[in-house]
Amino acid sequence: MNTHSSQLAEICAGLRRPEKMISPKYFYDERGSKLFDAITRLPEYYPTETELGIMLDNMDEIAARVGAQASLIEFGSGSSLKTRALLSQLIRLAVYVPVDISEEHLLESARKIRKEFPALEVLPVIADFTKPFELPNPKTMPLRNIVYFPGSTIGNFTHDTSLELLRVMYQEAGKDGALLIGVDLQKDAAIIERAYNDSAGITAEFNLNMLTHLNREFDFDFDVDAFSHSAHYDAAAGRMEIRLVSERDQQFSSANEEFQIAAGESILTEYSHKYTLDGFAEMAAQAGFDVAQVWVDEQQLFSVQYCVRRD
Ligand code: AVJ
Repeated sequence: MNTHSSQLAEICAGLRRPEKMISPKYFYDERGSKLFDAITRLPEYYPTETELGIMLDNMDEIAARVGAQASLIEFGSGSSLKTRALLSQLIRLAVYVPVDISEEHLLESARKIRKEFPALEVLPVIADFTKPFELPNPKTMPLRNIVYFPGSTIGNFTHDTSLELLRVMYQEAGKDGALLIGVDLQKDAAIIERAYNDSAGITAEFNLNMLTHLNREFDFDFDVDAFSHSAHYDAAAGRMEIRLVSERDQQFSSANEEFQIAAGESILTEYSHKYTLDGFAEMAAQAGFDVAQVWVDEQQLFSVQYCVRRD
């Protein structure tokens, strides 16, 4: 089965569930990626700016933890300000390995990184990082592998799938390896909800764009105007739940399948889990990592954590 038809099968399976859902990975077509960039610059969206601030304020300690001649393996295609700050401050980095399933996005950001860091070996890997993948062979032998996973992207995964992902990271880090990860923290619900209900309506556009994307790439016929954005924080579950709510009874279809959705019924498009420091440490421990150091901002909105393989 080719990727496109297996993706369509996956989308349809999600839409057949009692609670309809579509994976957040379908946010990121070209327009979706641009809208996400716009989100990271919104005054209400605290994670990006806060994480960058934590990195910049603590770069010497982070670089000391990573040590010299490491291999930096980024889960995701990188080229963000955070990645570039890290690449410029780490000591004699052996190689930078960005890993992403989207070839176009990956090679484009690898090109940017090579231009900015001409002396650095950049070896992009096209892979689905939720499953084990093979690491490339750099010219300089790395002394240790550091898996880098910024942005609290871990928040998109449920507890079970987070554990699986952390176990892949454990494997890719190898002996003496470590994980440097950005983790958003539990806090006052109003602050979190505001970050996903911005006054400019960019997050709503980002959410609705998923349907436009599915209409174009998978031949759906969603009436995008008949859905609205919803984002609520479930404090007990410690997560944002982002949905598209149908404004009326309607149908939509793709290929040879038709779906009904009632007025007020919704499609779940994203979870964004928030952690306590203890909660994250416990999950990391289950995957074989000890949290060696945690850096947070003054308001304790966000954390950057250095987790070492327990072996
Ligand atoms: C990229 C998954 C970290 O959960 O905050 C931002 C995505 N969704 N606004 C997040 C997102 C709506 C973001 N992550």
